[in-house]
Amino acid sequence: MPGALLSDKIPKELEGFWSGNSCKFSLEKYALYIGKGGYLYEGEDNVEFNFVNVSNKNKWSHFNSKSEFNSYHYFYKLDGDKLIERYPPEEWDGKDLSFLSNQESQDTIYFRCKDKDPLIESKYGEALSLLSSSVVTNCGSNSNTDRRKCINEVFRFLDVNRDSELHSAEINRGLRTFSLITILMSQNSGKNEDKDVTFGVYLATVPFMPLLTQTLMANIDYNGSKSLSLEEISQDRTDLFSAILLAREGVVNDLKSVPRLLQNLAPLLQGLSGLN
Ligand SMILES: [Ca+2]
Ligand SMILES: [Ca+2]
Repeated sequence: MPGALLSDKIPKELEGFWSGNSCKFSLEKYALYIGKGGYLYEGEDNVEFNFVNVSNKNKWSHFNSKSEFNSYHYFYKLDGDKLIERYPPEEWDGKDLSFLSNQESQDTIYFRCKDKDPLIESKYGEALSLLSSSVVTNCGSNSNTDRRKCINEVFRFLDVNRDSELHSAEINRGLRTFSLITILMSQNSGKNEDKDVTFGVYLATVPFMPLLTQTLMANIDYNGSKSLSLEEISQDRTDLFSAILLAREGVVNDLKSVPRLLQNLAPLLQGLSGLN
């Protein structure tokens, strides 16, 4: 693409919490959190969460995300303390950038907010903290990803109190995070789901997390410390999977969305256990 400067990082100055002038979601009804490697948007009816590829096009940052069913394109540019968001026209060919110079009327304007909105934070806090960590940028899907760096970042993200051991509460939080993200992303399947339904599915999985954690712990805590070290997690892939399957059979069988969640968790845990 001529003149396109490819990069894989979201520009630092776009990171943060954006909304309408008052920065109150209850008034504005829309809010956007841009983090490292992805974003979360909540509008009146929908919530959208995506990991994105970013490239620079004519001084706009092009956020691009492709899923099995959908592709997302957003263009962002700063205007002082405001953020301009522009979409390409319907049926965009992916090349013609003329809309960047003549489509002002359809822009969405965001104001920079000092703090995250408490309502958004209380619902999606875990997803936001993942986006502000370096997990996404260190665990990209390209084959050049440094596996050990990724695993260390995931462990760092999970290890909230930084004692190099994962305790139950930390594992619960980790599972909640991945559950939330999996559910948010699985709704990007084309059929527009109501955001309250999506959030409801997530809430329904939360009570199962401690049981899942217990099962994981019972199978992997080899030295009986009631916590998991990086070494224990990476020791025995088979045990880890049998633990997950056991948890799935025994605990979450009747919840429609949870097996899918666990299927998606498996590659992640496989990553964790594939240290050799
Ligand atoms: Ca810890
Ligand atoms: Ca242990």
